[in-house]
Amino acid sequence: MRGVDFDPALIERLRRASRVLVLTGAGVSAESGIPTFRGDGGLWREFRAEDLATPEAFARDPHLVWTWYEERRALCRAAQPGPAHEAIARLEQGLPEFLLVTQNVDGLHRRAGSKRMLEIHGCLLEGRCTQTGRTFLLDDPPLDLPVRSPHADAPARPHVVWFGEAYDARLLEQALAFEADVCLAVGTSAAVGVPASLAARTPFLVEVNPDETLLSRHADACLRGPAGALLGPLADLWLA
Ligand code: BV8
Repeated sequence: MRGVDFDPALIERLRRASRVLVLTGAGVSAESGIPTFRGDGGLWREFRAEDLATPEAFARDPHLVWTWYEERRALCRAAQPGPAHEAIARLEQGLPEFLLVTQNVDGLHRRAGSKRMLEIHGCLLEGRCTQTGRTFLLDDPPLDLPVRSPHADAPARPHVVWFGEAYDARLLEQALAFEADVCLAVGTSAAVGVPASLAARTPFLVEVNPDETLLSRHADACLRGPAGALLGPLADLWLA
């Protein structure tokens, strides 16, 4: 989208922000070729992602769940951060009070240079010991599946938060303590309650998404388009 036009009043409002929260979802990685959860790519073989990303699925068939995560990890390792990831890292560098909360587990924000970031759903580049809870970076593929822990004689699991599991209390406390006055909700359907509530409670909310979502009615501004096309020009004006 060449020469994107933003409402000057919106840019002015963003420049007056003192504490900026960015919440991202799978849509921010869609342009990097990572299928979104609920879009067309939300299926794997005959399974729905939400049915596999559960402790029950892992208990029932750890080999199947590890196979799914290893296929996704290969995709994430081969993918590149996109213009949206880069623009978010630039906003972090240019704004004094900034926090990125990502629902994504693909590691692309890390690779784009984001530092003040909470990976609230974990990261599939890491495993976690089921006995000690210690995490570890997964070796280069291929791995023997299901993965064993390097820290104890116990199985390992992907270091992600599954549906039906509680959040890491420390991460959640940090996210809640940030108390942003402006939030950008980028590429999320807001289907998952807790992260969506972080955006919905922010005094001034801007949604960046080609489609309407459960957050749209809370938004003060909706930028309807792909994050990869919008966030770079938005960051340019915001930080100018
Ligand atoms: C919790 C990691 C309480 C795994 C994920 C007990 C039992 C069962 C269920 C529950 C339970 N307790 C609570 C629940 C409810 C459940 C929930 O919210 N379910 C929903 C679906 C109804 N929540 C939980 O289980 C959570 N736990 O709440 O515990 C609690 C609370 C506080 C303290 C302690 C305990 C844990 C949920 C974690 C699930 N794990 N991921 C893995 O990835 O394998 S969530 C998963 O969905 C992904 O992380 C994904 O990011 C996330 C959210 O989806 P989105 O990111 O929004 O992706 P989606 O595909 O939906 O949308 C993409 C959007 O992008 C679309 O809007 C599209 O239009 C847009 N888009 C497309 N292209 C672009 C774009 N936007 C911009 N640019 C583009 N180019």
